[in-house]
Amino acid sequence: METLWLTLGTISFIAATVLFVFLMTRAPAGSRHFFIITAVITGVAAFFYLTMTTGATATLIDGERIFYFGRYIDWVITTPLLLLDLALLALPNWRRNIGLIGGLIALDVFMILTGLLAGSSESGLGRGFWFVVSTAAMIALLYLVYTQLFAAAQNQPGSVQGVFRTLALLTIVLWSLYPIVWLLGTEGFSVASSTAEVFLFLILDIAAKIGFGFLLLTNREALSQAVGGGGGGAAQASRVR
Ligand code: RET
Repeated sequence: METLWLTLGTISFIAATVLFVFLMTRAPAGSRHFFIITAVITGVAAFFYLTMTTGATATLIDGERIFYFGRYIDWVITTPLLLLDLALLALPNWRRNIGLIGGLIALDVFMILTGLLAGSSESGLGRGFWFVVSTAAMIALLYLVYTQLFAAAQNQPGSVQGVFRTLALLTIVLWSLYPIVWLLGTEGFSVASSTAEVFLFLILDIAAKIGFGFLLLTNREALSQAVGGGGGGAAQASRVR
């Protein structure tokens, strides 16, 4: 069953990448970067789902638990790109807010790497410790998104604000579910079987990458305005503190 879900993941992410590249050929002027970033996100996910399907990025820990470390390589590449999509929607003038964007990405990479330590630890104590550290980083990260990026998005035209709010809330809710699935699964309390865990992560990955990308890339009005079409000079010159 696990192989079935992982294969389904590979196929879904390949299909989404093809769709996003196709949509790129019709990208509103100046918004191509959103299409490139989002297609890279699903492309990287497709590749790592394939490696998990074939077992290349799976290993046995403690001789009993299958640990798919490919997930973490996928996440450490794709979650910063998801944040970049969100940040570029809220802050078209990214050069002025490079500190905020860099801070979000640094916290995110820290969250995934400490998550990897949690998942790969053999001792329960090690897993618990790194889980708490990683979750603290996630709470700080999502708090920054909710405060700083939401504040910045208020300077954006209405359609951009609307898409930003939807995507940011989707991100906050979906990302918070990852540590819950982790706790239920084989790394945590083993309430869910390995197959159920693979399935739940697949649903979350599809929603957080394909659902997110689809909502972003099909919103042509917001995309054309997010690149400075309707924002107005003063709003775009503003800097978030
Ligand atoms: C782990 C376990 C340790 C504690 C925390 C986690 C959070 C993971 C997150 C992953 C997000 C992945 C996404 C993938 C893209 O589709 C590593 C599960 C906090 C938030 C959005």
